[in-house]
Amino acid sequence: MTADLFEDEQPPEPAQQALAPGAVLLRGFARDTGAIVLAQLDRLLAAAPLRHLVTPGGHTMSVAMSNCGALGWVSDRRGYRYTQRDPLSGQPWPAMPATWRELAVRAAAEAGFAGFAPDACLINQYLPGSKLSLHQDRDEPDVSAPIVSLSLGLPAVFLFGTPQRADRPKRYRLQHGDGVVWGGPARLAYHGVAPLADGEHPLLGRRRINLTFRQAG
Ligand code: MD6
Ligand code: FE
Repeated sequence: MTADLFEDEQPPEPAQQALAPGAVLLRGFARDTGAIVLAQLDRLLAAAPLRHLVTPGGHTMSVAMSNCGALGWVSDRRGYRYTQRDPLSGQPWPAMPATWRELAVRAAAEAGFAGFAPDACLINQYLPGSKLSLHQDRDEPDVSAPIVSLSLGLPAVFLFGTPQRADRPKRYRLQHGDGVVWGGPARLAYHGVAPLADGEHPLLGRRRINLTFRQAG
């Protein structure tokens, strides 16, 4: 009798999953706000288009990138760095929408990092086959601030290891609306994204958008 009352409920999902000390997966964190976030995306990408950056080693990345915020992350033959202007246009990067910043600050707080003040947001677009090799995010001067990542669109397999490159990373499926926050002892953990499987997402079609928020100044 009482069981009927609960028949329509979704199976319970742990809201938070610890990946490592200092690293938290926030399942469904932006499931309800994803559409609001995406409402800003086309405008930002019209001002600062997605582009395939070249690594210092001369490889063209399969992920297409852009930025918003006071600082943007770029790569070329000279290295990785943050810039105040989009090298394509010479213009400042578009401002970070308040809705994006607030979501990132809330994700950081939920993961135990109060006072996160992101000034850079990388916008990454993965198409089927796009991948990101294992790397550390270490171009930020102050690694006491965490990294906040928000996944939208097609699901991806996120690889998350430790600060030691030799440690084999674990694999986590990230879906539309999932957040990942890593800081503290996990701040310099190696991480990456396995080649994106093909699919169709109701809001984004055949792509995955990942936003990573950083304190880069
Ligand atoms: C992700 N992205 O797409 C994780 N890092 O889930 C990253 O770790 C990342 O996309 C540095 C630069 C671009 C990225
Ligand atoms: Fe990264």
